[in-house]
Amino acid sequence: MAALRILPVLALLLGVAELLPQCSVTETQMKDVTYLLNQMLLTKDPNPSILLGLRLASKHNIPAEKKMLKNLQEDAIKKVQEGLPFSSGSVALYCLAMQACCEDPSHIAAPELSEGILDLGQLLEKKLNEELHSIETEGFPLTNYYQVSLDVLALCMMGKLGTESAVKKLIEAAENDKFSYGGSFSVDTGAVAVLALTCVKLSTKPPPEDVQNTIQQLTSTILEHRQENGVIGNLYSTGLAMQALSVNQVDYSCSQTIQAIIPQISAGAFDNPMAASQIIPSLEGRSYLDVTKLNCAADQDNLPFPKQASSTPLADKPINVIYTVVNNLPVWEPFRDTITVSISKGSTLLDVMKKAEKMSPDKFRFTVDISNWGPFVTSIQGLYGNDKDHTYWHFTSGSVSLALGVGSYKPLDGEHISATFSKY
Ligand code: B12
Repeated sequence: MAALRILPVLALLLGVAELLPQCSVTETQMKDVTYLLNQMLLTKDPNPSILLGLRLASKHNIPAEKKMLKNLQEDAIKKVQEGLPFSSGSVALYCLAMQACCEDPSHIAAPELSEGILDLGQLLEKKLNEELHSIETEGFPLTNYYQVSLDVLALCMMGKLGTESAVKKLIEAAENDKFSYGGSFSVDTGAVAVLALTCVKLSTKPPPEDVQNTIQQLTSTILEHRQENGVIGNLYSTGLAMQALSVNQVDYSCSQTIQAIIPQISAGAFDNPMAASQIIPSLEGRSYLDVTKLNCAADQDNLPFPKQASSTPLADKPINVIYTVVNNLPVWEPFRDTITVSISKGSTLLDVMKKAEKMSPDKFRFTVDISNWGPFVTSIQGLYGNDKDHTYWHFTSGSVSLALGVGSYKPLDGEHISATFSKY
């Protein structure tokens, strides 16, 4: 009894944070996790985020993970050999995924290359330097701060701490509110920056004060974006935010957040395997900082390969969607065009856009790039967004920014969707 009474005092002395219980799904919620893992296993294209998510889960399909690793290694070699686009954040995710498979990303056997090996660690250092140079000269990274954070995180997890200037840039960016898109703080970016800085903090003795202060500032900002139901930012930033908070032992009612996520899984909100891959680590009580702690030899092969789900046919009942495309930026002549599209209930916004294009190609023609998240709209009416000017097509329903891409979002009857050429 006496010992029990001492416990709260001891907790205070040690810092309550140290004693916070680890938070993850319950046994009954595990079926939802398995559902997500199945969506991820069915992904065919090489995708480091998917493999990383699968490796941080507690159940495994060993042959499928091995095949994904091989595909990833071959894909990295091909990208380097053929000089294909390979952004810094992408290289960082490849490194993290390989580490999570207990493989060294700096020694990938590559008989195709003259050196005989591919050193992704070295490549990442080079890519990060290019990002830093762009910050120096242009005031913004080549890609974005989400990727710079991934770079610092992956290098730190590989024990490469020669990233002091990058850490400084991340700290400056956090202090100067540079993690925002269109004026609102990107919880995803803040969360990955916290993970990167936490890795640096844990690897440096004594932990640098400015790093600790920035972690504290960012975790407070992330917490300010916690909604009453437990979602942090939006559904798709919540997983990364949970990782950032948990690795810093911030108490944020984690089980309430899990309660908010679980029903969304069966409702289909995480059917995009990318979304699944980013929420899995937190549901399993893990973070990207665990990639070097995994014991691959101890994995059990206990996740059967799923059958491909058949797609449900669309309902015959048509719905009307109002679709507007707008440009007010001075880079091009202003325009605003609206069309009403009649389409089957359950169609995606992409289907609406295709039909609008068919009805009036001059005004509604568009192009997409296929990314890991699905189709990313690059142009409408011939007007292209670009990384250099930080312009893109932003999608809203009424005045609310869509939290899904055009390939996943399913408009309702009478909904008014706008695509507005915007700056980020
Ligand atoms: C940076 C970023 C952007 C930038 C990308 C440009 C740039 N140069 O940085 C901008 C501001 C343009 C952007 C736009 C959008 N984004 Co965004 N974006 C991100 C963020 C923070 C990081 C992406 C990244 O660099 N990943 C790392 C690299 C290595 O991976 P990558 O696959 O190569 O990254 C590219 C693609 O992800 C692509 N991209 C970025 N966002 C989106 C969204 C969709 C739907 C698609 C298909 C592709 C895509 O741009 C990246 C850089 O080239 C993620 C956060 C996250 N949790 O992943 C959100 C995120 C991916 N975006 C999201 C959304 C919803 C959008 C928009 C649809 C928002 C809107 N209402 O219009 C638009 C896309 C509209 C379109 N034109 O099709 C969601 C996707 C959720 C989901 N379930 O689909 C995320 C997860 C943010 C969130 N928590 O809501 N985004």
